[in-house]
Amino acid sequence: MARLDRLPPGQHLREDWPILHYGEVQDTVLPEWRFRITGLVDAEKTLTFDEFSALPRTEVLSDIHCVTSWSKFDNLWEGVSTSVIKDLAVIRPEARFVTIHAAGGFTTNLPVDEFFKEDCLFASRHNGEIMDIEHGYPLRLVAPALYFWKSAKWVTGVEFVAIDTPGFWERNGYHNHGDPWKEERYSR
Ligand SMILES: Nc1nc2c(c(=O)[nH]1)N[C@H]1C(S)=C(S)[C@@H](COP(=O)(O)O)O[C@H]1N2
Ligand SMILES: [Mo]
Repeated sequence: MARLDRLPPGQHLREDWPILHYGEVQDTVLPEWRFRITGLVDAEKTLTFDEFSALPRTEVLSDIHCVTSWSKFDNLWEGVSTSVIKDLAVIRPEARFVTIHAAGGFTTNLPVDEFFKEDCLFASRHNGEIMDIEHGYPLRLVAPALYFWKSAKWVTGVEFVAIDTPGFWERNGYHNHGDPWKEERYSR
């Protein structure tokens, strides 16, 4: 595929990797870290870091598209596919949306269908190396089909809900959905 065919409208390419987030970098004490599956599931579940690390792992190559207009091609992410969540909990049919929770109170929301897309994963490594804390270690979501603000850093859990609840950036002017190919950048 030609490089430009991969660049959504209004985006430009970058080779470096900017660090962007609201508030403080979240330093995680691994023995205290937990991953919680809550909301519309048959039984809520809590995993320790060791338990999460023992889940089947996957690699995904994808492009980053940040709403501030930079894109970065060919990121090799390694981690746990979001589909593994389905093996850990029975998700009720009423669950239409997922709220991703992150350390420090950050949240973001996406439809379950997009959350379970094949290229969507919880990553802890990038381009063959352990991810920097500034980029979300020990765990970040990577949802390549949506603008990068949906890819929450320092993830601590997922909550399945029936009614869509706008997350942090979605409450602060960003589009609720965020498809880069439709330029769903800001709400108004
Ligand atoms: N926990 C948390 N995750 C976050 C954010 C944040 O403020 N807090 N910002 C998002 C935004 S707006 C962007 S552009 C990307 C940036 O990720 P990077 O710093 O690894 O490039 O993280 C996303 N994930
Ligand atoms: Mo962003």
